[in-house]
Amino acid sequence: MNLVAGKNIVVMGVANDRSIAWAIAQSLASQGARLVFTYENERVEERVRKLADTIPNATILPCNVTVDADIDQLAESLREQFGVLHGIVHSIAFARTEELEGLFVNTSRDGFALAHDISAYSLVAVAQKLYPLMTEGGSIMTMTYLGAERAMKNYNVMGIAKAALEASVRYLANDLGQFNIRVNAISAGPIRTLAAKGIKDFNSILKTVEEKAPLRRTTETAEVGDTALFLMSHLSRGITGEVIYVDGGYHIVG
Ligand code: 0WD
Repeated sequence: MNLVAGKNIVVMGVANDRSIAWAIAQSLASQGARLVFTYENERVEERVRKLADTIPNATILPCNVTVDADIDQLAESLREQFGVLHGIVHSIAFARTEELEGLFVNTSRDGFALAHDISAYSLVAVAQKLYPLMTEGGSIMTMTYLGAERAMKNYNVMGIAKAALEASVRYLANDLGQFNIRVNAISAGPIRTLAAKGIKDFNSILKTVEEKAPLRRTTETAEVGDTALFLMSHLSRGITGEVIYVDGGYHIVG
């Protein structure tokens, strides 16, 4: 099957080959999508380029989501390269390491703002600038975590940012539905990636999931990738404003 053949999709948030965005890209590429990867800065450019080179027809473009001019430039480049855009994969988050441990009550004003800017507002900013390219309808997806709904140890300000992200998904879905553009989130179980390294005691979180999740194991990036493929494809055409759990069922028991 070629579930996303002929679809032009931008994938934001590949940092290395363990990134969730990379697994999503693998699933999309296996089903015929044409991909553009964005990278945050020169620090990761080479790494992202090497990965992109392994996928036929994939290209890369710079975009630091905290810089409006970068997002404008991305929109312009995508317009030139593709004309029409069908999908956006947003797999980006950041909070300072020192705010991902200890008490949430100690969160600083600028740490709070930074986490929200990169992890939540960036979805709005990117959707705002890119949805006009989705003239044939489209699908936008982002990545969230259970810490949006529950007070989870050490997740702290990132949980608040994910709650804002999930609410943004609903408001964006309501706005963009009239253009046949769907907006959804995947709530993944914990996965050992670069971003996860910032979270204190991550090993014990993984262990709890192995013990308690109905599937009795942790989540694999490829499982998230295949759900993202579903969300980018025609198969999910009736779904918008939704948070889909890919967590081995942990959220129903944890
Ligand atoms: O357990 C996990 N790993 C889970 C992750 C469980 C549930 C959700 N998620 C979410 C994360 O919160 C994030 O939204 O999935 C998304 C992807 O995270 P990941 O794949 O776990 O982590 P990683 O490989 O580090 O990718 C996140 C990337 C950044 O990596 P680094 O580590 O360099 O900060 O987000 C990108 C960057 O590539 N990023 C930015 N991109 C553009 N502009 C920016 C920025 N300003 N900041 C971070």
